[in-house]
Amino acid sequence: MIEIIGAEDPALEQLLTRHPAGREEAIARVREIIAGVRDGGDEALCRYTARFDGINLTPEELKVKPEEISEAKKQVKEDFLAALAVAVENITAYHRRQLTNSWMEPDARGLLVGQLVRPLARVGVYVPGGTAAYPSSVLMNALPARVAGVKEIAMVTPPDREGKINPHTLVAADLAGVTEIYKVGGAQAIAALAYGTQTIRPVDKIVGPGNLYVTLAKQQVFGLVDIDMLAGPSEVLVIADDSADPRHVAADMLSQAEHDPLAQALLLTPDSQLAQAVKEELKRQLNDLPRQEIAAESLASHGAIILTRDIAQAVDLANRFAPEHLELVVREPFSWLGRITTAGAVFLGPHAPEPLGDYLAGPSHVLPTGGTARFYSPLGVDAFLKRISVISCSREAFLEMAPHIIRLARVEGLDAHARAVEVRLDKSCRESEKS
Ligand code: HSO
Ligand code: ZN
Repeated sequence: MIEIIGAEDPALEQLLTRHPAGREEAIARVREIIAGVRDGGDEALCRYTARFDGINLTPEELKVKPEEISEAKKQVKEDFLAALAVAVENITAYHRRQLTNSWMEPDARGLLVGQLVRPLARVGVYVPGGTAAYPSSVLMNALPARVAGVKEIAMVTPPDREGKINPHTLVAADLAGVTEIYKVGGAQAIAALAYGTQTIRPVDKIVGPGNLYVTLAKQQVFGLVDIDMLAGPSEVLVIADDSADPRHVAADMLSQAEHDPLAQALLLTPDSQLAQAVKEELKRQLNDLPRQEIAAESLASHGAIILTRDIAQAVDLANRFAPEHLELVVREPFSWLGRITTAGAVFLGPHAPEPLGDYLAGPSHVLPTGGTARFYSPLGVDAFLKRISVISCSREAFLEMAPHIIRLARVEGLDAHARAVEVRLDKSCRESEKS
């Protein structure tokens, strides 16, 4: 069961540092699979799908047909569709606010600079299979791309043993504006999106979380295509004071722990009574949780309740940990916001449990894990936009800048650069331009 430890306990260091274990073997296997798909195309995709997903598909069966989507729509319930529609609306509205405009501005002398903002042309979205086939993740990955203006969104997801895809996932993909869906998963799907096969055209960027093989494959194709980030197990760090309801805190921790035995749920509190109450609540609530085994293992191996001196120390530790999700269940939570420097998403107050963000609030739930919130941001519209610099110049401004350009070029030993400026200063040249 989960332990209560002090903030000075040496075990804390262990909890706060997350280093992936030896991955050499998996890296080598992924390299082989990628080379296999690069060289073998569709035939290799079907071979790996038979081996890893236990289903023989022909290349023609890799792409989901419109009839399969119509069929899926009939299979899902009305209230699921209604909930999905609210999620689509909120996620779309949030991401519209992230859009940025192209701009161009001349200075007084006539040097004009600016930037064009353009969407990526074609992106790939990875959606895990099995019990982790979350329709919400389809929305959280595809809608920011849609809002950015990406025209082609290709989704890949492993089929089940009957060669089918979860109907909820299919319906979510359709609603989110996914333009193509392929029944292929694992490292082979990432390779197909990066290199292209006869059936799947290559994309510019691959987004979406997956298992270790998918993550390593994304890492290996990075450079040929862009990727969003390297996803690891999910985390929540709750900071709570005596105003928090222990039932709520325990429930929130379990909502993260049930994802994965490797998921991490931490509570930081200065209140030892709350710590004890949450510990008991966790035990009680685990009792009738369908995913009890997963959650219990997560809590036992990676969870902890940490007693801090005060809320300030808890916030400082949270910044060091860089959690994917940070909950502030304290009095006046907004007064601590200025002190937060590092987290994927912050949830403030007693009515903002993590699942509000997982499903409905609007921001994408694709967030940096494993401490990468130090340098990554949540998946957003900017992940699907690129900038193109714009430069133009009046003759007057050019003449003013010319000596500096020539000086810098000569220092670098690049005479052709200097001459490309000088040729424009040449008198005869100027005369001929005028006439
Ligand atoms: N908490 C997960 C996302 C998710 N939760 C999907 C439910 N479905 C990682 O942020
Ligand atoms: Zn979740």
